[in-house]
Amino acid sequence: MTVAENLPLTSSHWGTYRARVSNGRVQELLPFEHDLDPSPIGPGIIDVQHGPTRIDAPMVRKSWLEGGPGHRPELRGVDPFVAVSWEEANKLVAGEIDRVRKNFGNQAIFGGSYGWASAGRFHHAQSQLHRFLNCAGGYTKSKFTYSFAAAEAMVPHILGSFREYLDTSTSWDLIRDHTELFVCFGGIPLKNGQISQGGTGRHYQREKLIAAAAENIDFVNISPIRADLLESVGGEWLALRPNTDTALLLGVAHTLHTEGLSDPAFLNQYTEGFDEFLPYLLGQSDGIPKSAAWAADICELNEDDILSLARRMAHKRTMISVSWSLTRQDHGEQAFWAAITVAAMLGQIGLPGGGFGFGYSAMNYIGGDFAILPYSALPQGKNPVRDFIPVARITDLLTRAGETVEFDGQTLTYPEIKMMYWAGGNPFHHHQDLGRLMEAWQKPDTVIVHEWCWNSLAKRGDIVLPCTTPLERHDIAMTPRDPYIVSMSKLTEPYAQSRNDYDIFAGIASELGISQAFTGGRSDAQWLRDIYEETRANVAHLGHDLPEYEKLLETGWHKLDDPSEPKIMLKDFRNDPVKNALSTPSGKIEIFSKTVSDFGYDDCPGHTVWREPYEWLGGSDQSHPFHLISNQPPAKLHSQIDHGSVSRASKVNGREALRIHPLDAQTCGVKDGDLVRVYNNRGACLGTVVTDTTLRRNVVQMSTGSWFDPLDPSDPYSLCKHGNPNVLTRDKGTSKLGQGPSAHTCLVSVEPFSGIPPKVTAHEPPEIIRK
Ligand SMILES: Nc1nc2c(c(=O)[nH]1)N[C@H]1C(S)=C(S)[C@@H](COP(=O)(O)OP(=O)(O)OC[C@H]3O[C@@H](n4cnc5c(=O)[nH]c(N)nc54)[C@H](O)[C@@H]3O)O[C@H]1N2
Ligand SMILES: Nc1nc2c(c(=O)[nH]1)N[C@H]1C(S)=C(S)[C@@H](COP(=O)(O)OP(=O)(O)OC[C@H]3O[C@@H](n4cnc5c(=O)[nH]c(N)nc54)[C@H](O)[C@@H]3O)O[C@H]1N2
Ligand SMILES: [Mo]
Repeated sequence: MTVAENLPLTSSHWGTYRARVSNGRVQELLPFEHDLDPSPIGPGIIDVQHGPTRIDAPMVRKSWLEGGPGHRPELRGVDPFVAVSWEEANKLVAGEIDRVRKNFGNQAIFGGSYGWASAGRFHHAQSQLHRFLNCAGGYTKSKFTYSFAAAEAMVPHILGSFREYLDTSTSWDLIRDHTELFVCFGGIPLKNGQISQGGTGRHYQREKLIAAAAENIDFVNISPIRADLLESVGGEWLALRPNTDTALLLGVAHTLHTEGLSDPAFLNQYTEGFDEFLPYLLGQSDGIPKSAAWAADICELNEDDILSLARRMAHKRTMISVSWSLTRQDHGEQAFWAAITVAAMLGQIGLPGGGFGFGYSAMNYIGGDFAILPYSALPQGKNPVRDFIPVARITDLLTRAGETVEFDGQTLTYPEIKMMYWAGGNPFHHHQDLGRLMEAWQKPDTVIVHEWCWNSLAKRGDIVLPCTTPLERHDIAMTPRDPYIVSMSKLTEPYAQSRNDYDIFAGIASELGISQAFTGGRSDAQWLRDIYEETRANVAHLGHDLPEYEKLLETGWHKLDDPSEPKIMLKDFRNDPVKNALSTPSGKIEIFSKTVSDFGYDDCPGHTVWREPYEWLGGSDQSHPFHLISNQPPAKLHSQIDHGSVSRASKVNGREALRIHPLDAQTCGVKDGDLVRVYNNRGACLGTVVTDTTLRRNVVQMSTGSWFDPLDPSDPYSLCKHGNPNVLTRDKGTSKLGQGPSAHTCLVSVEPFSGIPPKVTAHEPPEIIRK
């Protein structure tokens, strides 16, 4: 054992680290010795765990404190905060919850609080919040995720489930051994494989991809960005127009059918409704055959490349990977449906190395070997409130009380929201059209936030309660999607007056008289032990021996055995489609879904279709000539630790990079290092030019995650000085079916910024009044 292996462990969504601690501070975070491809993200927290961006005491917006609920300046985010005691803060929050529920009902509290929070089974902010609000009478919640809401609604209609097929994606090892052609829409972005929700023990996407590439697999990277596939893997790059993947897949389907390359026996035995889809594919229903030539025109690719791709897919063992980004765009339901349709026509679903997969390397766990085990968690209790929103309809919820929204066959009514409670998510990171959100954000009487740092959300709360980081509490990283269980040590004392979310809620619960209901009479240490021991008992029945709790604390980690067999998605269904029928109405893969068709949605009919996105490079309105890809940031998770050293080092001159093809940069009259204004009709932000030949022409790229930093905080549509692309994206649901976010559909203009560059203030705390 090396010296480092005696150091205490901590874990995060981006990896497990050993910590060198002295003088009450974490001095160094070293990669866990079992992680052969550690993420550089981890140590970024060290220089901001203490210091001015940390929230050091409970804070109340001055206007709210003085005038009560509903009192604020023009816009939240303008006036100063007043530091108060925990006692006072607990009373204010409890009193406000009580006022709202008595006068308006519990549905007037929005507690969806979407977001990633931190790793750790017990101190998971949303779990804590939801349990707490359920004890207080319930709340309006949200359904699905920003990651792939369109697929969460759509894929169950096609395959009977969506999540199940993320967990059973065909193992990388079988791809290595059997796949001949790997067609990846959106590439295999290793930057994203750094992450896995709930904790990552060992990163394997890079090593698995390289091992597969060594086996002479032909890769076809279908993406506006060549760098979405590791350069050394080689292969072909089809730089299609963004958002046209469905058209390309239809062109492939048309070629397979008309050239007699599809597998009618598979379609017949395992799928439903191909005959309803065919007239559309052939153009009999609308006069437009979805031929390779037709697709080439939409995607701006060569017809021959599409024909050749289709033929190769039919003649080789082919894996089709569709990136999750394809769902976060207008009509984001369609590309996954089209990919499943093409895979069904190829007839290789359920064979080793063939078929389809959802987003290889979207996260570390895709294509991994792990057993999904019944891990225990903090019980949530029951929510008596039935109201909910599709997750990305938050702005509509605030602005359209009493109006209805169509969603996956239901008609929902937006309740009137008086209070919002956020813990573990950042809507000023994740939501689209931040100007529109800023306006809507003023509607509720009160916004309560638990945060550890003064980020874009905390600055826009009314009552801001300081929470700990995972470095300041004991927890266990334990997720069914990673074989490593890690005892996360409490490395330092909580910063200043910060408290664990659990303790914060326990304090408020006590004011509300629901202390026993919330805590169950247990301390956090007891909960943690109980959750672990319950898990240990559950998995013992399934033949897995976990160490006793004390033993785990001592050794620090445990790795579950690999499952005996690598996974092949839908293998059992292929082997016996009657016994292992899917949970769709037909029991088969639904190429046509009567359920979806019967919803009667104009924007989502009963089989996959190409529909023009609301704005795209092939559209009639080209007043903004660039398609903006605001994808996941390589140097952080979303907005987390944007102020830390690793994320700061990724910025160029202190702002987010705007990547652009050198020839496009020339057209705009800008060069590397120049400050540019990126804008459209919804908003504008600054960025620093980085020219990049791996981009398709007319595509620009700006990672998400730089904290929203308006030049004029009292103007909702103010220029963002820092480079947050969500001031540019549109806030529109993918369709009536999924109502998912459509951030990846966005056109912008780019121009040089003239004048004195405004100072970035995103990482500065607000003005604070100390009594
Ligand atoms: N333009 C554009 N927008 C996007 C996307 C895109 O591709 N393009 N992607 C979308 C996707 S896929 C997602 S998942 C979302 C992500 O959106 P979010 O998950 O909301 O983003 P995070 O920055 O991870 O927010 C988590 C917050 O929790 C806080 N936190 C961490 N630990 C704790 C804790 O212990 N307690 C409490 N109380 N708080 C804690 C962090 O400080 C942070 O503010 O963004 C979406 N937005
Ligand atoms: N480092 C890091 N990793 C992360 C995250 C993070 O914040 N940071 N977030 C995690 C989360 S919550 C999620 S949901 C996953 C998301 O995983 P993805 O959805 O895969 O993430 P993105 O980076 O948005 O998109 C991947 C690539 O798709 C390409 N793309 C965009 N639009 C199109 C299109 O129309 N057609 C095609 N063919 N390609 C397109 C872009 O070039 C982009 O690089 O990532 C996870 N991993
Ligand atoms: Mo996500």
